[in-house]
Amino acid sequence: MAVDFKDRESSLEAYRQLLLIRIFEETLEDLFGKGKIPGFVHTYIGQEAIAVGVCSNLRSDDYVTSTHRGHGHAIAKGIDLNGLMAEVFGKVTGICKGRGGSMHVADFSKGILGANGIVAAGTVIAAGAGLSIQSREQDQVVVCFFGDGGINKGTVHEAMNFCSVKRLPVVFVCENNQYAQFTSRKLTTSVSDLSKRGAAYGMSTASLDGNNVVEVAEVSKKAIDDARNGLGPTLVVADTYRFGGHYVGDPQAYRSEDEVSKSRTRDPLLLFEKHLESQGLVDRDQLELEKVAITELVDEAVSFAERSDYPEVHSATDYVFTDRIEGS
Ligand SMILES: Cc1ncc(C[n+]2csc(CCOP(=O)(O)OP(=O)(O)O)c2C)c(N)n1
Ligand SMILES: [Mg+2]
Repeated sequence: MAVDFKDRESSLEAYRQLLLIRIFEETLEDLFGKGKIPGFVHTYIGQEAIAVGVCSNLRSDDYVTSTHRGHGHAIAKGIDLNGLMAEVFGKVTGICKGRGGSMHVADFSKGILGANGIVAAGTVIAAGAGLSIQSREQDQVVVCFFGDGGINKGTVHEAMNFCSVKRLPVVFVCENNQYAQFTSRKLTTSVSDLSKRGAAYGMSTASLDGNNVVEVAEVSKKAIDDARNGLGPTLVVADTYRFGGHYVGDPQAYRSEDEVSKSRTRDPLLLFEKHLESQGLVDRDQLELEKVAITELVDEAVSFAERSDYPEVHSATDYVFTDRIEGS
């Protein structure tokens, strides 16, 4: 959905998306604490404006690749909410039949090529998808979300170089939340302006405030349009901050409470609420009504997941092997 930020209904739709991601993730924090979710959960709280702003420019047949922090990308690209929740629970009704869990959510029918537990592995998948689009002579686009930690991975450089050489329709969106797991970006990365990494591979670059959904949507639109029009890849660097720990339960000894509370003054949801109110598009009562409606949606998804069964033990090896392809 392209957002018209001057239009009430269109702006409200973007707000609903931000809210849906936020409430989904807060609910997961709570459920994880109660021991209802297996594995690890990495929340996207604080970064919602990036997925919502970027995906607002995508068509349903465009692709996204994602990360271990991927629920927001999947929601913004239109995943079925019940299927996502059930997947995180590891239930058979999950979008991947409970076999992927939080870190491996995928829905090819929506162009969601997969979250990924391997840091920045989505960059090479995006390069492959971009090559496929070019070979099929289609005008789809791939958006590749990855992190500031990921930008130091060798595969990222290979992917960026390959996409630039081939002028593939890939938009690299680096979510610079300032930390790679427990390490500050300042200790690991040779440049403070991460967009220089894209310039080194001869591609267009853009830097933006990742907490401002209007700015994210406007700036990423150009990158996506360029990719669609055959002008090749762009590296978009979106500055942001993750409000939660690296994973739910992270003691966060590597950063101060003061730093976290300062960052919360730039909460992307609050910034957008202020924008909506100051533009006279939506009043406070309406915002509160939206919160109630979205909370109900998430609660329904939780009960769907809780009512669902786990996969049968004897099905553990299903979908691992395929029939031999004739001629191979
Ligand atoms: C190849 C690989 N190396 C290390 C890890 C462990 N690990 C998981 S997340 C992470 C940090 C990733 O940082 P960033 O790319 O900035 O993403 P963020 O967690 O901030 O969203 C690391 C090192 C991993 N999963 N895969
Ligand atoms: Mg990071």
